[in-house]
Amino acid sequence: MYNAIYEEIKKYDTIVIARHIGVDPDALASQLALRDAIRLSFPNKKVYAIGSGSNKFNHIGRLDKMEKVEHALLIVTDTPDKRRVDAAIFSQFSYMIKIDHHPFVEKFCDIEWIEDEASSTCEMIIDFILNTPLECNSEIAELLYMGLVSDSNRFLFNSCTAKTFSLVSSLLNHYPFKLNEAYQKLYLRPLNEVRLEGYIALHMVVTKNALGYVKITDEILHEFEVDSAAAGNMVNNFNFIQEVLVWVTITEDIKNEQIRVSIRSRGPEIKDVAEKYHGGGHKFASGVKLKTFDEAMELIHDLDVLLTQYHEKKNEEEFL
Ligand SMILES: [Mn+2]
Repeated sequence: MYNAIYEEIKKYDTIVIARHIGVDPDALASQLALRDAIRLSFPNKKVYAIGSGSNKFNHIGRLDKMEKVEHALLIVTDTPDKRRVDAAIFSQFSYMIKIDHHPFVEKFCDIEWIEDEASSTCEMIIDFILNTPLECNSEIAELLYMGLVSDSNRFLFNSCTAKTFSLVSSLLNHYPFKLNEAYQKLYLRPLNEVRLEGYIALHMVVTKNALGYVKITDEILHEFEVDSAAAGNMVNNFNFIQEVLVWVTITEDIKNEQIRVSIRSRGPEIKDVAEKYHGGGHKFASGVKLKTFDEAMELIHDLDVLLTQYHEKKNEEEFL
């Protein structure tokens, strides 16, 4: 797989790297790191990383303006389905490659390298760089580390394996960088976000089935001066609450006329419920976009039912 992809990279003079809408650090860092590694290895190639950015992630790196391209290669990172690819116009490309760690949704590229056991797309890019002649440096390594750390929530998830640590170890060995600087770029945040987190903790409703959820209206976002994407991302900070097995943030996004729902679980798999509402993601971490709070409450009801079944099954297992 590494060689097949490397050969295509070698072949094309123009390469565009895209990833999913609703940018996150793994998506962004995987495309920027791949771009910079290709630029470093092949200074004459034109390489662009495209898609809409977010001020929040300016510390990670900057994207390129989309240019009109011809006979170009498109590499899509961190995205399982075509409709969620940000900004790429597929008809402009002669060849397409997908590099992704989400569960398979659909085939839309000529080469698809999918490892749904990998912690992050950045982990796959580290693997790729270490196993091909592609060049790297400490800045690129730091980017990749940031994406991996972010998607694994600082190595908290089971998706972190011996392979993850061994790749990180080689990366640090070959291209050393300062960990604390990487963490600052990822985690330094304004006080108002921390205050909104306090609001979420205070207002989270917890059902008797251990479902926690909180509604964050546009009014609240204004009060705390936080945007809806930042609020949605806070969901990851509510892991390890004794009384909560599945937790959900329901955030109003007036600008895009939608309700963003972020679901996390350390109990049952929640991806099927997310898919029922045309969302998706991972088994224990999914997202959905809805139109109304009422729809969101239907989803909450479904998750609560899912938890009832989960507890029943657990009880039966204990009884046996
Ligand atoms: Mn990812």
